[in-house]
Amino acid sequence: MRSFYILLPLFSLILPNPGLYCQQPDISDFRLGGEAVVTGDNCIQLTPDREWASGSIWYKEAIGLNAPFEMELKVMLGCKDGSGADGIVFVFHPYAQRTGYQGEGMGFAGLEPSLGIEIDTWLNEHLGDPLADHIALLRDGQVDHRFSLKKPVAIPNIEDCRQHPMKVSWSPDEQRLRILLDGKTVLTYEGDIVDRVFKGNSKVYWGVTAATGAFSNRQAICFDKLEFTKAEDIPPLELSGKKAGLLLKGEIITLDNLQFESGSATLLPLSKAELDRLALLMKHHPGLNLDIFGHTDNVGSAGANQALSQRRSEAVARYLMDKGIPRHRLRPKGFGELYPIASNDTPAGRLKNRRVAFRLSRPVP
Ligand SMILES: [Ca+2]
Ligand SMILES: [Ca+2]
Repeated sequence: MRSFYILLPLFSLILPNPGLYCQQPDISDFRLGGEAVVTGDNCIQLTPDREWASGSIWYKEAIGLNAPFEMELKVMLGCKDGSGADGIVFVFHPYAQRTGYQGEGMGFAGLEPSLGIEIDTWLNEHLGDPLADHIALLRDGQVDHRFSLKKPVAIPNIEDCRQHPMKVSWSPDEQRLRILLDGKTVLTYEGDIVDRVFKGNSKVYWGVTAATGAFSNRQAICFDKLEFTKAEDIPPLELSGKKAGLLLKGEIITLDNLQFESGSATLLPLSKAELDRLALLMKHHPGLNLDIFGHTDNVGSAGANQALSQRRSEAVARYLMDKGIPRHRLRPKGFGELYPIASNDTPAGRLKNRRVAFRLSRPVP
């Protein structure tokens, strides 16, 4: 059961979904750095309107990117359009409370590995900034847009003294990061962030950094809602017999206790706990697909064995789909009696041959 922590600017409330926790936003859940100051219940000024200022906030607990993340807030980038700078960055990073270079780096530059959603209000030509205020998806502390995961998207002037609603959401099932500003989707990114950016490590901290340089603006945020799963609440990943590690290395494995009713494709109840763990493993590695290979012994006709092995591999796929794994990630295939791993002359050997095997694979780009 995943635990979701939602911070709402309302009274504490219990939602009907068990395991869902809600609480009032508590600024003490963040560590403030640099010149960041709390200015209201849910509001933090990251920089004053002063040259060479910087500020950051970091959420104290690590979050798991293999669970959904959603944040709704308001951003204020100041009142000076022509001479305002530099911008703010929403940062995901495996180490807590580190802040990168100021000025054009906006407190993000130099942090590696990292993912950064920038709202940039100052044109730095050597970094490939467009003339307009813009949003881009940065990685590994690089503010030069040649290295951006998603190139800058121009937005209307945001240094207009107003609060702008913003929403950042990450769906690991869809592998989609979406950013809305003023109610409109301005940027989406589809890809395996955990694998591509964080090298398989889904446990990250997140924060917001901002900086000014030779030009400045008052830059602030107010949180409306935060929804995420603490990394520590995500159960450990293991299949019995330490097979998760083998599977992640690309080896073909069989699962203990994966059994069917005799001659049928109906899973025995004892199979389900292990398949539940397999589903969880797949959710943690959303960029990987699963081959499901059904095999039989040589009792009965080859044609019947082929059909049975196909039905069994499909039964496993259906079970995993019911647990939330998308169909396109599952590749059931029956091989019948073609590939025995033991002698079919003994009961023990035939038992070994009646099996479903699994292999994780990376999709071909
Ligand atoms: Ca502007
Ligand atoms: Ca800039």
